[in-house]
Amino acid sequence: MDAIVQTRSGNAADFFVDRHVREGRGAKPAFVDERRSLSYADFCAQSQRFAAGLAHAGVRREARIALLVLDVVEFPVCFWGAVRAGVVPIPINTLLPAELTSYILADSRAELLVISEALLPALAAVFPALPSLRQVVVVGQAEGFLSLDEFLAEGAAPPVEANGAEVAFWLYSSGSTSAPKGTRHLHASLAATAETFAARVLKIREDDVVFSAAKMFFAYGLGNSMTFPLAVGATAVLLPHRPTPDAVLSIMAKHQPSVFCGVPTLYASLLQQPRLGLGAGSARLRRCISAGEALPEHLGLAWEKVVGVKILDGIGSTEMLHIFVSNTDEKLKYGTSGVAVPGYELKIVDAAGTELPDGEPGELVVKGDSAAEGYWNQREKSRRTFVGEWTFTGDKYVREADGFYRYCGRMDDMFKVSGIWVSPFEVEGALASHEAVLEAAVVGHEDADGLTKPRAFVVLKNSSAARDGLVAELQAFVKDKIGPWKYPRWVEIVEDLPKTATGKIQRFKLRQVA
Ligand code: 3UK
Repeated sequence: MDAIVQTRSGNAADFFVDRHVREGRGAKPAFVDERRSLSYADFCAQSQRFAAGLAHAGVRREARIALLVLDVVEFPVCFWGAVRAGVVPIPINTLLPAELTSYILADSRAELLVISEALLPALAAVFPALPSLRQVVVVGQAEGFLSLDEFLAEGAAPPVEANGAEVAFWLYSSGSTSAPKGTRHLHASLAATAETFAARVLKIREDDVVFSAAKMFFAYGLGNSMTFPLAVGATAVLLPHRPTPDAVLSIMAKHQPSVFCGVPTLYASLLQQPRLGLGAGSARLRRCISAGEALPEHLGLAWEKVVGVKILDGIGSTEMLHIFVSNTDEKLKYGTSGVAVPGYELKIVDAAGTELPDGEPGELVVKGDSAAEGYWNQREKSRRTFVGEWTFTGDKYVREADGFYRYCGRMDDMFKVSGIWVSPFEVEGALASHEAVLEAAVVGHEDADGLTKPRAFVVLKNSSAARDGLVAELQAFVKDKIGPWKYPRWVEIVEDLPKTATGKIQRFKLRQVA
């Protein structure tokens, strides 16, 4: 891993892009999507041409550009083309409603937007209201807009000099309760995630083929599909569409990835597919990871049985860029987030910031080199989250006696029943392990006496199944599994749950329903 250690200084593009051509990997595919495969040499050359295009367009160092680009080979070309020029790319969630996207474009004062053809119609109307936005470049073709092919200019310059501590790119936090916040990450942060999670947990190798169902606009997907393969000269397979079970299984069969990165709901729906089998269709599959929300124990066990590969669950965040607590090959306990990833330190603290002993739930705080520098133009929120070397996660965790960290919910989703803390997450996990249940969400709800009790919203695997007696059966099931006071006093069967574009349950909306 010596090579990775050398990257903490300088422009990240030298290590992640140009180095591969110097080291003789030019002909190897770096990225493969539905339409084409981009070799390391072509990737490097095109990122140089994108940087030259930015210079032609008058986009200067430290200016921001926004990327609203599906997962196709042009995404890394634009991202790294900007980074090499010292221009700051901001990948934006392509699933957001136009209103939030235009908020992000305005908040960041992006000067240029690169947008996938398919996303243009929904957004074109907001451009005139964005005074900082000078140019729109389309991946594909659209009447009246410059295409990316036309934008790329002649040029093969090396990356500009940059300090490792300099801002390289931003990501907007998913903001399930407040407006998204521009989270500023440094050149050195990318290598920091590669040296820790990728090297020590994923154990990524040059011969790996990585497929991440999570998209690159999301910090999880950005690391999986870009940072990690590029740290070792591996190959990433990209899927521009929604990762339906069918789409995922056909990629598995066609490209035979060795590493698969998913989120719990996707693992759950893949497990519903009768054709799911060994390696999920890939003879090379050696590693599966999960993040974004906690992976219920029963899913990990079921997947291991059918697919023959463990799922390593780990928690990451936009603020920390990637995963900092994870299960590993050697230390795995389903139902927990695992242990500190080497390179990160953890504490569980109470409201006063005092460290708590094992067994007592509190807020998880983390220290590590991949932490963001802060939020853009949000002084109060930055100060609350980034406190000296420590980052406050807003997540409630308990460290168990064997050292594993168990997720208990967001700090603000917890509630007390009969004076005892109830983690909605624990009740949801119990419900989801019932054979009729696809997923569940739990919130605190006041009964006739004004006392808070759990209320559940449940999505069934088979929505037309007979429901007689099901509610009582689910209540008994939960009582039996996790304790009598935790069972949901109310159970609503619903078609789906309100979620953020990144798939996190919006419990605050359910509290409003309640
Ligand atoms: C929750 C988890 C339990 C947790 C992310 C991997 O999810 C990512 O980033 P976001 O900023 O959300 C962060 C929040 O999501 N969470 C994430 N993973 C888990 N909760 N178990 C998990 N395994 O509330 C956290 O604070 O969207 C995930 C890598 C990079 C990421 N940005």
